[in-house]
Amino acid sequence: MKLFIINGPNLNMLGLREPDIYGRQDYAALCSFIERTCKEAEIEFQIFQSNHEGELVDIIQSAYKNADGIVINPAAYTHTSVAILDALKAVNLPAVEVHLSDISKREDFRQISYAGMACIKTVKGLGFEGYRQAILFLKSYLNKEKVQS
Ligand code: CA2
Repeated sequence: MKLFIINGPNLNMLGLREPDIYGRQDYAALCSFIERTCKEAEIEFQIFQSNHEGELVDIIQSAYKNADGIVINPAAYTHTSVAILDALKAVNLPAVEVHLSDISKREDFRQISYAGMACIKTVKGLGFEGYRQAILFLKSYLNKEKVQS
């Protein structure tokens, strides 16, 4: 089982500002957390981060035939990008949306998630732990799918 973990714009700046919203740990700490989670769960993984919408679309497309599922935090593109929504629909892989913060309790412009429309689950407001829940959810979802097919 292989998962692509995809992070959007500015997540590489974690820890530098807005610690009350996103925490004090930096992006390297997030990557270590994801790595530890996947290794413990015996899941193959690749982590990506890009600040560019088209590059995120390319990464999602490259998941086709190369991954079994996607964990994605599209960051600000969550609320604007039909291109990312279409890419997720195009590859038709089970995807889980993650947000460090609880976007439902924030500004009006964060209330819409385009990417979420192509995801089987959203985890929000749990910080790094949200990635662990998303990874473990996909693991059990994919294992169930395997039994049924
Ligand atoms: O809560 C999340 O994970 C978000 O996806 C994070 C995005 C935000 O635009 C979404 O609405 C919710 C922001 C990514 C990181 O932004 C930073 C801002 C200041 C300092 C460091 C990172």
